[in-house]
Amino acid sequence: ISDDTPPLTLSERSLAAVADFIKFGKARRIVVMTGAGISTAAGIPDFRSPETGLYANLAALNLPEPEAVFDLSFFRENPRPFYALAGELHPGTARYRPTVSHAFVALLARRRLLHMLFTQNIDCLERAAGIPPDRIVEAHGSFASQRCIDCKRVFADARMRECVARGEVPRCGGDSDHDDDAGHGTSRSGCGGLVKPDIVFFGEALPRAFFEQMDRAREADLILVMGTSLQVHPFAGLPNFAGETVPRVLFNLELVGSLGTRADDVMVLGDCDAGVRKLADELGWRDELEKTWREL
Ligand code: CNA
Repeated sequence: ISDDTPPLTLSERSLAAVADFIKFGKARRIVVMTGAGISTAAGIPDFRSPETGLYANLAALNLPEPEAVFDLSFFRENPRPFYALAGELHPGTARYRPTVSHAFVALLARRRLLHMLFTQNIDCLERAAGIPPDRIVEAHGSFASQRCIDCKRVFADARMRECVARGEVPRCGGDSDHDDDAGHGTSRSGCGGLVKPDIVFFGEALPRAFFEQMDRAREADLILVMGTSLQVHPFAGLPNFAGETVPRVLFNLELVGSLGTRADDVMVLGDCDAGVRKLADELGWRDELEKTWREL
């Protein structure tokens, strides 16, 4: 398919045509799929961009390979590199602000056009942007909760924040470490196991919510893919769930996945904040977008 192939659904393969599609009420179930690229403008490096990526920065931690930071068996042996990263990213200690791209998704939700946001990010900036939790699937988990990797008991958020702020590695302790049943029944002592945020490590299953909500992608009448290399499966397959005639828009620095192979794919290559600002201009939503973002 080349850019000259006539689209089936849009009037042309352009952002202006996508804006018309939304304005004329043809997109009522927009599904957004995001990755680390929507948070780089907040100051959080992505994984794979050469030099600025997180994996490049992890060199200082003397890991066997950068991916080891998210490897469960390595974590059991040495949780410190992961907790060095947690100190940077944990919402209890981190001070990152949502980006214009996050604000745009929040705006879609406010206008009741957001069917579902599937994010691979673990930084919780979607929640910080005010996107309703029932419209967010954190496909790779997040720092929002944590549990013992051995006995699986949920560990209290407040204790987690304390540990991360002090640079300590949290371990499953007595009832004061858990708010599930503290003060009820007989007190239990913890098993001493390592505590890990509910982030999906390599080889771990994705959260149940991903599989429960996957069909929302099939129901979409417009797909927006933003800031992801689409290299991690099964997430990477989501844009292909959309019906053949459903327009798909890519806001990314580079071409990724199968985006660009269908007649109604619109490629907006470059910085995603700049891309969504252009779309907001076409929609006449630019002032509202900037206001939403400023107030976050
Ligand atoms: P990735 O593989 O690092 O890819 C990022 C993509 O975004 C690349 O294609 C970049 O070209 C593109 N990109 C970077 N900056 C911008 C920008 N300003 N505008 C547009 N595009 C940009 O990251 P993925 O999310 O695709 O990979 C999945 C991993 C990364 C998930 O498991 C995440 O948990 C993990 N991750 C998350 C965060 C976070 O939570 N913010 C940070 C780093 C990695």
